[in-house]
Amino acid sequence: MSNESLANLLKEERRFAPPADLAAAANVTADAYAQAASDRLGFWAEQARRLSWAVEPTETLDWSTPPFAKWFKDGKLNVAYNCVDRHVEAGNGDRVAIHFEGEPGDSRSITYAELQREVAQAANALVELGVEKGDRVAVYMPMIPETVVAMLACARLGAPHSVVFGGFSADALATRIADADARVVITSDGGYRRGKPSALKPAVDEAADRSDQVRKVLVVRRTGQEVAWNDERDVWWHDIVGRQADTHTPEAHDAEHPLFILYTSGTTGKPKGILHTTGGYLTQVAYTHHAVFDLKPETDVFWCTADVGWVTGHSYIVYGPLANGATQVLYEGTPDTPHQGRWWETIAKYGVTIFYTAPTAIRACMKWGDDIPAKFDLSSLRVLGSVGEPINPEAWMWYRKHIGADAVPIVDTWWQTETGAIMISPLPGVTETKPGSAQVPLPGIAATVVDDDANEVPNGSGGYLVLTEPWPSMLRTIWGDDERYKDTYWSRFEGKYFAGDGAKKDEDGDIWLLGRVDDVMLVSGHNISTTEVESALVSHPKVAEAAVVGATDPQTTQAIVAFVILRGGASEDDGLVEELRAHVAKALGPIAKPKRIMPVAELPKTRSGKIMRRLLRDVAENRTLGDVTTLTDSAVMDLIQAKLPAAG
Ligand code: 6R9
Repeated sequence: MSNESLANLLKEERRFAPPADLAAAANVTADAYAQAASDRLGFWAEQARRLSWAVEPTETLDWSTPPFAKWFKDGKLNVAYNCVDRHVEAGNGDRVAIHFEGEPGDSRSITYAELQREVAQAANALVELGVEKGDRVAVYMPMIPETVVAMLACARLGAPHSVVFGGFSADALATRIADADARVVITSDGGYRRGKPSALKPAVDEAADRSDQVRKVLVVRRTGQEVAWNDERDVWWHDIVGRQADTHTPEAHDAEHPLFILYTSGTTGKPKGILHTTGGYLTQVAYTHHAVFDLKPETDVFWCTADVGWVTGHSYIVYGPLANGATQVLYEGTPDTPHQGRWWETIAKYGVTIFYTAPTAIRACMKWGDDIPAKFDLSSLRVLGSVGEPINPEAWMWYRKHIGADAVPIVDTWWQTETGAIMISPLPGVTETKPGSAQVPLPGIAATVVDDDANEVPNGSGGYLVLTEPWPSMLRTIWGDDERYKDTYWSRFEGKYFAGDGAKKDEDGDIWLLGRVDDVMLVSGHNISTTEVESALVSHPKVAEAAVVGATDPQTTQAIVAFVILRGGASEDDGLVEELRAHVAKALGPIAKPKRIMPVAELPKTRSGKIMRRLLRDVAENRTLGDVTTLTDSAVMDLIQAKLPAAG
């Protein structure tokens, strides 16, 4: 970012102090920053003591062969024991671990004692199917309790899971199975989405037929829909899991034993299998869940709306909350089935106190209207979280006002599949929050913003987000490709982890994320962030969502092209586009004024809710579309392209 344009951008002056009662009883107070700064490794060693170790670690970090870290390497522990059994042993077996809410309205509450028996049975079943420590297991499931049970059963055995998002195609599944060399796949007949059963098994059949390594497919019956059956390969979950003993002795695994592989969708090239290991990962997900959400396991009801096929589901549905003995909601379906108040109704039903979702969902709810959440009792909420993309100040304000009764603190949490756990976020009892900013690295985390030459930028300037010290839940490598791990993350700035995100520091030194650096636009010599132009557009009352790309332009290198979804009621008459261009120019300066603005009905998003700007750039530059396999709904692109001539 050039400083000149930065001075114009996002003059956000609203500030919100933490609620006094929350601050007074907060799990983590301001001292944590100072404590961690004076002894970072001592701080993490102390956090590791949140876990139950079979063998306590004596060495916190081995960084003798960077960028390959070993955390707590001489310690041993079992992740499933930490997430389930120890809570039962501590007398909390009757506490609900999971309130499952099926999309059709079926529900089931599972206590920690029940979860312990189910995980033991599933682990015994996997052993019967030949799964051994170290074997990889692919998981391709809907959002149902058996998915959590399956992941914990794998963790218990030390068999790394590779969860593949249930919306991905047979192709994507096959590539991931092959890359991880998974021998067993756990799936279901289907799951409920948008009011109807949506099949999963056919994709597994296709992927397994194409692979010569898949030996067994374990199938949960969820929807009861017809499935093709291969007697050699397929096994019903209820046949094999149900008849197992409901106890299983957990083995203590090395802290650096692989826990899971999770593929990042990656906009280009082969997907990267991000490898996470046992002790450091669990330490940081447990700590961050405790600190960032202020979780009180006896009284809170936590709800993270992510899918388990995304890292957020791994860290803040499965491992963080369960390691902390939390009670949480697990919801199977879409937020607008059977009506647009389903989430708010669910919050009221279970008395949810901590709610964690993505900006894309918040913007969808804004579009549906303020009157919808207003119909439900949301007074149980005390912390709201956001993750996945920069949250536009306007969406932040809406979230606070309409979901948080203008009082509940919002934590905007920056992190990645690669970081494993939250890295930059306000603390709800400490930080005075600013709409749109993730603000401060958590205690024990070293993050900053650097320029092209790796120099830290002064306050008020922008550049690249980097992490300057290793952290416990960092990825250990890219599965099977140490060189690609070094190249991708550690070669751009020597000795620093390059996250791939643009960021700026404001006058207080707080961090504002500006989107992926590939998405930064160069307009007449100025670097302009897509995020800031989008936020300016969304701050206009007629705009619900915006996606901005830079299209090649002979005069200005790149020209700003914006795609906008209008709010209900707003009409796309001739004056509106001009009005929006003027609005952006007023907010950010004339240089940021979009050359073209196209109202559209939907935007292309990945399954985790991120806008696929790459595809919009293809449209804006009149190219054939690139890979659309990670898109939620490929029909969206047809609609956008169909609009193109009229909008030009
Ligand atoms: C957890 C997750 C990682 C990328 C990341 C960044 C974007 C995530 C954000 C955010 C701004 C936040 N991102 N959280 N940007 N503010 N609070 O999303 O992991 O799917 O690997 O995506 O998402 O661009 O680099 P992942």
